[in-house]
Amino acid sequence: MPITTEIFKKDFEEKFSKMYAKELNEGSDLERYQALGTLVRDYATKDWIETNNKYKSLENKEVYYFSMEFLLGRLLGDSLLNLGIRDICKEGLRELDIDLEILEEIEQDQGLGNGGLGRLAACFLDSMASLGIPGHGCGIRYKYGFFDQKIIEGSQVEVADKWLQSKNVWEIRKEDKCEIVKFGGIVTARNIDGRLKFYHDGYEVVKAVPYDTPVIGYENNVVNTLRLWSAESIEDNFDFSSFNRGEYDREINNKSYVESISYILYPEDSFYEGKLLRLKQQYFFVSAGLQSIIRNYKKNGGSIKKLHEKISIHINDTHPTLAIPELMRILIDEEELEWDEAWNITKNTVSYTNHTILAEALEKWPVNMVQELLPRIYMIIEEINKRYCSMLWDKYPGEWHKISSMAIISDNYVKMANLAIVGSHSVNGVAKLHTEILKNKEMADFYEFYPNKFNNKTNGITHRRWLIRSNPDLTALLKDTIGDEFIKNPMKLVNFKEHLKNKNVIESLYKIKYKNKEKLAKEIYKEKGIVVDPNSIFDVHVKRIHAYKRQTLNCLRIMDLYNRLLENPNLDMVPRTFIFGGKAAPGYHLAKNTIQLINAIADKVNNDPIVKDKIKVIMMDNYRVSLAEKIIRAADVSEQISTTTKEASGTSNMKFMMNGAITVATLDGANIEIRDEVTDDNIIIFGLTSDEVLNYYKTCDYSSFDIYNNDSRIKKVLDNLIDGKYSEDRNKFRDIYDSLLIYNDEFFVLRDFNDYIKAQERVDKLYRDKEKWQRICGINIAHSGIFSSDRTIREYSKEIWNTKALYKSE
Ligand code: 26Q
Repeated sequence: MPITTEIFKKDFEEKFSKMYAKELNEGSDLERYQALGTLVRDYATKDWIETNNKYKSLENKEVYYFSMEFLLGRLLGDSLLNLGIRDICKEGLRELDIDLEILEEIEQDQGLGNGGLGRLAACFLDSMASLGIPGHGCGIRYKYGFFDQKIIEGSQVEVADKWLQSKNVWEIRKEDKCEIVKFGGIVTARNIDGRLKFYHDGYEVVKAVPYDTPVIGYENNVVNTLRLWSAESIEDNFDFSSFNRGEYDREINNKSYVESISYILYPEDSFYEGKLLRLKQQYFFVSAGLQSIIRNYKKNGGSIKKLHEKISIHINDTHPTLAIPELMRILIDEEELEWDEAWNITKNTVSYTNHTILAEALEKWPVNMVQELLPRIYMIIEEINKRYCSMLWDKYPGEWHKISSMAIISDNYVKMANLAIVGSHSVNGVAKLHTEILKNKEMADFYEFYPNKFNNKTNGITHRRWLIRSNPDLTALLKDTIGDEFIKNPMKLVNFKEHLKNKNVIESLYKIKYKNKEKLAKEIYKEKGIVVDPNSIFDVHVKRIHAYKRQTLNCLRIMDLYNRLLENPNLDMVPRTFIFGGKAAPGYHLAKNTIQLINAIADKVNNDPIVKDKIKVIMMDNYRVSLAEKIIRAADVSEQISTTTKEASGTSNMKFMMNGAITVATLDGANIEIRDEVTDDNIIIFGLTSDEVLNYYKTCDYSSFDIYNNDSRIKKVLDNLIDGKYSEDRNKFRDIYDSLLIYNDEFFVLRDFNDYIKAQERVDKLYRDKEKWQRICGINIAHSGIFSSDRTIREYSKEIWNTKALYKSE
C-alpha cells in the first residue's frame, strides 16, 4: 500500500510510542530522529527481503564490493529520497509540528572512511542499488570511525568519533550469520589417501559478527546490503576459572585484544606503515566475508565449480587483496578442489581497482608477519608466487631484475599490488591519465605481461546525493527547465544547455547560488564566529590535507594577494572568501603544519582592517560528508590544484561542477576529462602538463632555489613564512619553507605559482561578467551527467563483472 501523509503520521506516532513509551511531544529531537530512522528502515524491509529472495534463485550474478572503507555520511535524507517518500514525510512531520530538516541535522555521519576511496565505495553502493544491479558492500564495522577534527588555537586536535554512542538505527545485527576467523597457530601437511591435506592447529579464534545496512535503490524496490563485520571474542573461550581466581585483567584483556580488531579506522590515506593490527583487520573482514558468501551460495544450491559465473569479488585498492589467497584456501582446503581449478576460479572471480600511484602508499607486508599471523595463507601466497615466477622465468629468462620487481614475494616482503594483479582478471585505474600512467609507467612490466587485464573506469559520484538531495533549489530549476528525466538518466542534463540563453534561467542560477552561499555564511558564522559576504567569490579548497594536493600553493597565493593589498589597499578586485576544509593524518607533520599555516593566514587577514572587506580566510573544522554537501553547493570556485600525475582521479571536482562551480585545475586525474567535456572555455586550466612533470623526474633538472632567487614576488611570500609575519615563532612554518626550498619542492609548487596567479586573475575578471559566469556554471552542470557513478557502475558491470540488472533500465 502506498504511504500517504495520514498513514505516515500514524506509523510515526506508533513507532515513537513503542520505542520510548511516551508522547511524541515529550521526546527529544534525537529520539524523534531515531524513531523516524527506524520507521524508514522498516519501510524498506519488505523490499529488502524480496530483493534477497530474488537473489536466492542465483539467476543473477552478484558482485561483492570489498572495501576497508565506506564513507556513507548520513542516511536519513537519502533513504527518504530513494524510497520516494520525502515530501510525504516532510508534510506529515510538519502537521505534527516537527521540522524534518532539524531531524536530518541530528544524524551523525557514518564516517567509516578517510576520503575519496571510501566515499567512492558509498557512491557505488547507491548506484548499484539504483540501477538494480545485484551488488553488496563488505567491510568493517569500526567502533570508532574517522576521528573528529577540532581546530584549537590554530592546530588540528583529533577526537575519537564515537558514532555508535547513540544507537545506529540503520543496521541490523545478524547473530545467526556469524563466522569464525582464525589467526596464528601452525599448519601441518599430511598425506591422506594420496592427497595432501593441511591441518591448522593452535590458532586463535575471533568471532566475526555481521551488521547489515539496507542500501535502497532509487524508486525501484531494490534493496541491496552493506555487510560490516565486528570482531568479538567467543564467549565459550571465556576462561571462567581464571576469572574466578581473580584474574579479571587477563580475561578482559584477551576480550578487548580480540575486539580491538574492529576498533579503529586507520586515519592514513596515503602512507603505508606495516602495522600488525591493520593486517589483522584486512584478513578478518576478507575471511569473514568470503566464508559467508560461499556458505550462502552453497545453501542456495550453487556449484562451487561455477562460483566465478555467479559471483564477482571486487577489491577496492589492495587493502582486501588477501581475498585472493583466502578464496584459494577455501576452494582447496575446504572444497577439495585441485590447485589449477581453484586458481582459475579465483582469478576469474576477483577484480581489482588501483587508486594511487604514490609509492609511499603501496602496501607490502614483512614475510615473517604474514607467516606468523596467517600461516596457511602464507603457504598459498608462496605457491602462487612460485608458479607465477616460473612463468616469468619462461618469458624473461635471465632478467633477474625484472622478475624480482614483478615477484609477489621479494626482499622479504609480500607485495600486495603484485598479488592483486596476478590473482585477478581485471586491473583498473580511476581516470584516463591515471590508467595510462599505470600501464606505461608504474605497472608497465605487468601491462606487458598481461595486456588484457588493464582497463580504465573513470570515477563518478551519485547525483542523487550530490545534486538532487543536497541542492534542492538547483534540482527544482532543472526540473522546471528540462523536466525530471535527468534523475533517472543524468546524461539528459545536457538539455540544460539550451536554456542558458534564457536570461531568467541565468538569473535563477545566480539566485540559487546566492541562497546556498547565504546558508553557508550562516553556518560559518555559527561555527567560527566570522562574518562572510555572500557577494564575495566563494573560493573553495576542501579535501584531505596532503603535500601533493598543494594546499600550500593556495596559501602562498593568498599571502601574495595580501601583500599586494597591503601595498595598494584600493586594488581593484572582486572580494573573495577562501574556504578550506580537510583533515591531516595524525602523524603527518607537514600536513598538520599546513593547517596551522591556513589558520595563521586567516588570523592575520581576517583581523586586518585594511583588507577585511576584500579577503577572508576560513578553515572549517571537521570536514566530512555532511559538511561537504553544504559547502559544495555554495562554491563559486573549485580548487583542483594537485601536482599533475599525482591525483589518481579526484571526485570532489565532479561534485563541484555538478553544483555549478567553476574549476581552477591542473591537468591531473579526472580534471582532464572534465576539461574534455566542458572545453577549455569553461574551465580554468594552469600548470605543468604530465609530460613536463615526468620529464622533470627524468632529467632531475628542477631547482626551486633558482626560481626563488629569480622571482622577487615568490621570494617575498616564501620569506614571509619565516620572517615573523604569520607567527612570532619564526620557526613555526620553517618545515614548509624547507620543503619548498631545501628539499627542492617535490610537488612543483613554485614552478606552478605564477601560472596559478594568472589563472586566479582570470577568475576575477570573469566573475565581473555575472551573466557569462553563470552561463559557464550552467555549462558545467549540463556536462556533469557523465560523471554520475551510474555511468561508472554500468561500465564496471558490463566490462568487468558481467552482472545484469534485475530489470531493464535506460
Ligand atoms: C594503506 C595502508 C595502511 C594504511 C592506510 C592505507 C590507505 C588507506 C586509504 C591507503 C590509501 C587510502 C585511500 C586512498 C584514496 O582515497 N585514494 C583516492 O581515491 C579516490 C577514488 O578513486 C581518487 O579519486 C583519489 O584521486 C585518490 O587519491
